[in-house]
Formats: sequence, C-alpha cells, structure tokens
Amino acid sequence: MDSIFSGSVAVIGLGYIGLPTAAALATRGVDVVGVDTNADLVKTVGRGEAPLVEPDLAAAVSGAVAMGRLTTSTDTPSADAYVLAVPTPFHDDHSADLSYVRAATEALAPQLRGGEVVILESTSPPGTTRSVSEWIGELRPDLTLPHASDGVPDVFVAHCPERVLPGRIMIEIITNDRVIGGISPRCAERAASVYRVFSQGNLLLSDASSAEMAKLVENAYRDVNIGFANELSLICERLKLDVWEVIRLANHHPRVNILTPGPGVGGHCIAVDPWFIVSSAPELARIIRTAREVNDGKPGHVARQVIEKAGRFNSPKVACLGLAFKANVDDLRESPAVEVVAHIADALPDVEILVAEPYVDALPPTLRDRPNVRLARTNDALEAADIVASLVDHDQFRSLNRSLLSGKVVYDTRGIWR
Ligand code: SAJ
Repeated sequence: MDSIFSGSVAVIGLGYIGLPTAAALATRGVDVVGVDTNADLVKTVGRGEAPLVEPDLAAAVSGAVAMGRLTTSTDTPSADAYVLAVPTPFHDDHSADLSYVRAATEALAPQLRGGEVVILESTSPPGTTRSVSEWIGELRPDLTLPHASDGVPDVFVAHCPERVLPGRIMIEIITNDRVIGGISPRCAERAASVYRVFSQGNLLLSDASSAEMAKLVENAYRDVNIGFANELSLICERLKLDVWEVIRLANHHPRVNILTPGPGVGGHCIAVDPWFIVSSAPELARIIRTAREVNDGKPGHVARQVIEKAGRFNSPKVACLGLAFKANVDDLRESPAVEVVAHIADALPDVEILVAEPYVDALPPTLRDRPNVRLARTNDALEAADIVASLVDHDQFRSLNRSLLSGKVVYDTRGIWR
C-alpha cells in the first residue's frame, strides 16, 4: 500500500510554485510553514492574501490560513519535509545560478534531526539534487545522506520538478502527473508520499538526474516548437504571406500541430531552462540553442517593424497592447512585450507610447522612468494611436470592438485580429 505523508512541511520560497504547493498541502490538513526571505511577502501571505493573480489561489491561501494550517516565516523551521521552490536563474554565460538553492539548503541543514525528506522542486540542471545531498552532508557530518550510503539514510533527498502552467496552476498542481526522482529509490518513494497528499496524477518514480533532465527537456521541446512557429512568421513576413493562414492550413494534416508565433517567448521557464541543456552539452545542443536564439530575436524584430511603420508619420503615437509574458496573466517576468516597448521607446524618444495592460496598475521598473511611455486604458490608447501593436493575446484584446482599429496601422504579433 502506497504511504501518504503525515507530518509538517516547510515550503521554502513563496513564489508561483511554492505558494500554490503550500496551499495545496495545507488545505488538505497538513501543517505547512511557508518560508521566504521577503518579509513583506511573508506578512501578506500570513494574512491569508495571495500576492499574485492566479485563478483559485486566493481562496486556497485564505482558506489554509483561516484553518490555521498555513503559517509563514522568514526563518526556516524544523519540519518533517522540506520543499524547495526557489528561483534558479542563469548567469551571463547561461549556466545555472544555484545560489538560492544553496542558501535554502544551508538554512534547513541545521534544523535536521533525522528522518526528514528534502525535495527540490526548482528547475535545475542534472546533478543539482545530488549537490543538495552533498551540501547537507558537508554541513551535517553527523547525518548519513543518500548519495553516500546504500542503506537507509538519515535524510531522504529527491527532485520533483513542477510542471504547472501559469493561469491553470491550481488545477494542474492537482491533476498533472509528477516525475519524482530520488537520489535512491527509497528517497523517491518518501518524496512520493508527500505528493500523494494532494496529487491525483500518476507519480512517476525515477532517479534524480533523469527527473532533472526530463523537466528541462519538456520546456526545451516547447521552446523548439515555438521557435519553429516564430521562424515561420519571419519567413512568411518576408514572402508577404499570412503565417496564420499557412499554419491553419498545415495543421489540418493529421500529424502536424504547429504552435502559435508571437513577439517572443517569456516567463521564467521556457526562456531559461533550455539554456541549462545548452550549457551542459554546448557542441551537441544545436537545435535547442538555435530555437532560443530565434525566440530571443523576436522582440527586436517586432520593435524594428513598429519603428519602421512609425517612420511614415510626422509625429505618430504608438499603442502597445499587453505587457504580460502571455495571455490572461499578470506576470511580466522575462516578458517579450516589455522588451518590445523598451526597444521602441529607446529608438523613438520623441514618440509617445501608450501601453495598455489591464492586469497591472503600474509600469514595470524597466519602463517606469522612460518619459515617452505611459500606461493607459485600452480604449484611450487605441483612440489616440496611429499605430497599434498587439503584444499579448489577452481575451480582452482578442474581443475588442474592431472598429476601434479602423484607420490605424496595425501590427498584430499574436494574430488575434485576423
Ligand atoms: N508562446 C508562444 N506560442 C505558443 C505558445 C506559447 O509564443 O504557441 C509563448 C507565450 O506567449 C509565452 C511563452 O511562450 O511567452 C511560454 O508560455 P507557455 O504557456 O508555453 O508556458 P509557461 O512558461 O507559462 O509554462 C511552461 C509550461 N511548460 C510546458 O508547457 C512544456 C509549464 O507546464 C511548466 O510548468 C512551466 O513552463 C515551468 O514552470 O517550467
């Protein structure tokens, strides 16, 4: 009989993954302490508020706090399980920056008494989970860690990458299958017991490095396919073809499913994770690297098209619709739309750029200090503009009254108004 974890959990990192995970565990009766270095965030969540827009998250967090199951702290407490959901950004050379994982490990190591399971959820290059085990071993020579023992270790260490899609996190966190890679099979099984508390998906037990690589591969697969669509959009633009029509026709083939071109690839996952594969095997990861380059080149291309169109006017106004990294979310991380607006603003300092983004009430830091960029309501931006660029496929933009676009030069990077 598969065991289900009972005990306390410390979730380290209250971001897009840590907070939903903490809420999912706590609403099922587990005592959870959410830990974060950001004291304001700790207070906000401690009051039962969710600091980000994600369907059903606010209700889960307020319910968990009201039930007394979810508390928060800036210090790592002693717990029976630790779930690490901290950022793993990349360095300038695209290798992974594991400093947050290391800091979280150093904070939990002194709390260990033996019998705990430490689960790394952060997306990480192959070998990172083993490093976590090694780091704990160095900090706690009194404990037996699984990388150094074939027997039952004092602490179990595993990797369970998150795979939830922003916008559907609270559904997918329950329904997705989970890959759980242990430093040893015992570690995988112990970690699985934690996910059995709330997961309805299949729990796929494996080794830690395969789990790490599988996660990177999933996002690289998507990046390569979006890169293919984005490359097609460049080719079709050159050939004066409508890429959306070409894709629509091609996708009627039973074994073709081309994704959707756009202004680039954003978010903290797909634009980052493939680089961890590239930096692990630079000479071999050729398609993966090229897809990254195609996708990273797209915001500059979009900006150049808008700048070129602006050159046809004396004193044009430009409306940019959307800043989020994708539709119907408030997340501006690594957003190509923000990059497009910044490029245009730099190139056209005398042109007023009206940015409509219904999901935020202030411009992000990279745009805030630019005198020619202003946040505006969608209708006001459209009314004032000579040139309109769609950068995000929010439902609100998709369904806007097309008469608002008449007489404008429109550059529709998401194909929402065709
Ligand atoms: N995009 C396109 N065209 C498409 C699909 C997406 O341009 O056809 C763009 C989006 O606009 C966005 C970016 O790609 O800028 C990424 O969006 P996404 O919806 O494809 O993915 P994310 O980053 O929100 O979430 C991904 C998911 N991974 C996969 O689908 C393989 C999610 O399941 C992961 O959990 C998440 O990364 C993560 O955290 O790694």
